Amino acid sequence: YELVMVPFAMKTLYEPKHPEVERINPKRQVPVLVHRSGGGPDLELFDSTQIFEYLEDLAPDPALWPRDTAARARARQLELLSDEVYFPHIIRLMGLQGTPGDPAAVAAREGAAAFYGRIEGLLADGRPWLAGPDYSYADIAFFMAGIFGDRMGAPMPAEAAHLIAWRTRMTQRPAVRQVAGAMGRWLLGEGRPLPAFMQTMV
Ligand SMILES: N[C@@H](CCC(=O)N[C@@H](CS)C(=O)NCC(=O)O)C(=O)O
Repeated sequence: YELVMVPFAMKTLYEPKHPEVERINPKRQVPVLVHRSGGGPDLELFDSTQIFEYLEDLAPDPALWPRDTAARARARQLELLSDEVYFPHIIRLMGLQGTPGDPAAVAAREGAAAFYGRIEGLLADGRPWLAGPDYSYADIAFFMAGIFGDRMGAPMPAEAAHLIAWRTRMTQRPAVRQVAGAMGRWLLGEGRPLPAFMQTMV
């Protein structure tokens, strides 16, 4: 695949939008995926969840959603919670980096902390991955969102031992190292701080 980065700066956030993002996603957000086709029209998708669904259909082995129907529904719910419940707090913090004491920033950090508590509770039964015995898109979604959470001032608490151990397991996976490691090297190249847990990945 060819990875295309979009502009981002603390002052202007995601403006100006990349023209392909504007064109493909009416919500004007990344990520978008373009799957070029040999002859017919290209497939153009937006929203990480939609992209996960397509990738699973395209390459079902190894499965990245549980095969059992109920387990799969639970995994999808976790992925949704990560995107729609946890991540909006982090997006909120992106616009409040200069005013960390702002009540909205405090509330966003509290929201993120509550979510960390929820996931810590889930992992407390000894499961290695969020959805159970098998690694899934739920892990990918929350790990990637968590990188931004750490960078925006809402880190996972050190005392959440299961959560921290899960995150360490994530940083040891080759595919995670490839993608998140590249992000980490980019951050370092830009002179931006690197979350401590990413140090082993760069
Ligand atoms: N639910 C969406 C969320 C996408 C999202 O929040 N994208 C952010 C960056 S991580 C974005 O492009 N923000 C720019 C904006 O909203 O203007 C997904 O999972 O794809």
